[in-house]
This record gives sequence, C-alpha cells and structure tokens, in this order.
Amino acid sequence: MAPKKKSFDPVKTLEEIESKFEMFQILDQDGKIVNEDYMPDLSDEDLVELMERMVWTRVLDQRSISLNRQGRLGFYAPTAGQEASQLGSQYALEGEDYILPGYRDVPQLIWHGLPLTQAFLFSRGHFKGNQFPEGVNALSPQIIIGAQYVQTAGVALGIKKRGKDAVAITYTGDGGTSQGDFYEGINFASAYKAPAIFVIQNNNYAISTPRELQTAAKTLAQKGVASGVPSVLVDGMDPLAVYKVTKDARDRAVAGDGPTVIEMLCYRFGPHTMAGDDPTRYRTSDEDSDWEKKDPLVRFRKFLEEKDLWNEEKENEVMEQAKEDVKKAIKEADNTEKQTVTQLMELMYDEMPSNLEEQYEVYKEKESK
Ligand SMILES: Cc1ncc(C[n+]2csc(CCOP(=O)(O)OP(=O)(O)O)c2C)c(N)n1
Repeated sequence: MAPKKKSFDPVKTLEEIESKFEMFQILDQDGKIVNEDYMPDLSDEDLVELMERMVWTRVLDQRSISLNRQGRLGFYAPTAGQEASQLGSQYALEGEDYILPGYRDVPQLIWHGLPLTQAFLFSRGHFKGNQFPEGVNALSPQIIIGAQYVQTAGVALGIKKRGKDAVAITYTGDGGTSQGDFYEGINFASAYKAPAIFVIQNNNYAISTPRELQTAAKTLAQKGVASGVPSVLVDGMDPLAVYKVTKDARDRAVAGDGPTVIEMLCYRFGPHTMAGDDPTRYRTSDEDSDWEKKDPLVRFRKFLEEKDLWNEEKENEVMEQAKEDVKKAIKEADNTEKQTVTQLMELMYDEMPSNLEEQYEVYKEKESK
C-alpha cells in the first residue's frame, strides 16, 4: 500500500497568524499600569493635557448632540467612548502630519488646529467648514466609507517624495475594513513604503451591523499582514496604549520603514449618527454597561488622581471652559454669512459648464433681490 500522503494545513497557518494578535494595553480599566515596560515618554504636563482634551471633547459631544436636537447643527456623528482612540493617537502627531479623517473624527481635526466654528459650519454643510486655515494639515471628514484609505496612501507618498519628516494618518471603522479601498490603500502604501498610519477604530458596529457579521477575520489588525504591513491590536479605551502604538508607528514611518495598521478596540456610547438610528434595537444594555466600565475618561481619571495630577475642581474647570468655547463658536457660526447657490457653483467650477450657465444666471438674479 502506498504511504499516506501528507496534506497541507492552511487552517493551521491562519490560526497561528490570528493567535499572534493579542490586545496591547498599558492602563487597565481600573487605571492601573499593567505594562510598565511600554510606558510612553510623557511628562506630567503632557498627561494632564491629554486628559483635558478628552474631557473637553466629551463635553463638546454632549453639547453637539443637544445642538443637533435643537436644529442648530446638521450632520453629527457622536464621539463619546472613542476619546482615547481619537485623541491618544492625535497626541502622537506633529503639526506637519496630515490627518485624513472619517466623519466621526472631528475631534482630531480640532486638536490639530481646526477652529471649532468651522467644525460647526462643516456640520451645517456650509462651504466655509471645508476651507481649512493655512497650516491645518488635514482633509475634510470623508463620508464615503474607506475612500480616505486610498487618499492616505497618495498623501503619504507625496510626503515621502518631498522628503518631509511627516506622516499621513487616517481613520476608518470596523465596517470600513470590508471596503476595497481599505485593501488598495494599505497595499499601495506598503509597496511604496509610504509614511502612513492606518487606524481602524473598531467600535464593534457599522451602524447596526455587528463586527462578527462584517468579516470572518478574527481580528481586523491581521488584515494588514497580507499586504506586508506591520499591524497592531490595541485597547482603544486606553489613551496611553493608543498614544504609544501611534507614536511608535510615526517613528517607524518617518525613519522610512513604511506604514502601520492599528486596530483600536473601542465603543461608541451614543448612536451611530444623529440621523435617527436607535442603538437599543441592535445592542443590549449588558453590552453597553460592560463597555461603560472601560470608559477611557474613567480609567485615565483614576490613573491621574492616583498620581495627584487631577481632581474634581480641575475637571469642572475644563468642562466650564468647553461649554464657553462651544457657546462662542456656535454664535460665530450663526453670524457667518449664509452661503448662496452661486457661491457653491463658483467654488465647484473655475469655468462654469455651458449647461449650468443658465441656472447660474437664474440664481444670480434671485440672490440680487
Ligand atoms: C461607500 C459607502 N457605503 C455605504 C455608506 C453608508 N454608511 C455610512 S456609515 C456606514 C457604517 C460604517 O461603519 P464603520 O466603518 O464601522 O464606522 P463607524 O461609523 O462605526 O465608526 C455606512 C454603511 C457610505 N457612507 N459609504
């Protein structure tokens, strides 16, 4: 009898790769350091500043939801729960770095220099919300899921060709990793060793579609491996771990070693957007409360209080400041001249296409009255 032939075991290979992706954490949910060896090089002032930004942003989120309900804001995607993944990563950037955000990533833009008034104008669909000031290196929030990944590969290649010590960073959600653009973007950046950081904020849901139905991959980080991109899975509710992996990714990119994919495990406490989805129809209250225990603000507060760097008074001060800033910015947005149809058309076309000329004239006439 012929000896039994061995068969290949691709399942084993896959399982081996998948088992490598363990969640990296520095601060556990009680604010205790569990990975001292990886503690990032941040001064006490830096740590406090990062907390201030997270608290300020939580208030901005609460105020934005309320303004939206009053009809004073337009499109808004809530951010509470994602402060560590958003601001821990932004804190690792330099001013010359480019941010290519998704629609939920307005906080990173603000801390990268976008005036709050303009963020509100963006929400209202006003063109001035997309005219970023000189020196704010960022694109407008992307609404087309995944498109920012391809654009990031291009921006990163541009940075490389110009010999700049900078990176392009982008953000998508778990759902975004199912898009073709996701794979094209990371593959291109990898092939050209472009200085890019590809963040996946895995908040477990793409609107109402749970992560398990989104993809058969055990982790989303492993999707980088196929393109030869070093990839990390990190606790996205831990600002220190997020900062550390992003800073390391930035250092590698600037040193010419190419892109990194970072999956940040997180949760959005609110609805997907303010357009009307009801999370109680697709998430259980047990799931919500499990994640609330992981709240990035709670654990960072505990950590800083233990070091005597934070207290209630300080937190109240930041909250009051945030409310003031929101009040002032929304007033400025209200006082901004309303946009006209002809302005929109002029911004879109350098030379008005002949088929629109007639409409243009009609609106010009209407607006002159
Ligand atoms: C190409 C494309 N398809 C569908 C949509 C509609 N859409 C808007 S948000 C969304 C879910 C995205 O989920 P995820 O990537 O997980 O991001 P999250 O909002 O959870 O951060 C979908 C399908 C879209 N905007 N663009």
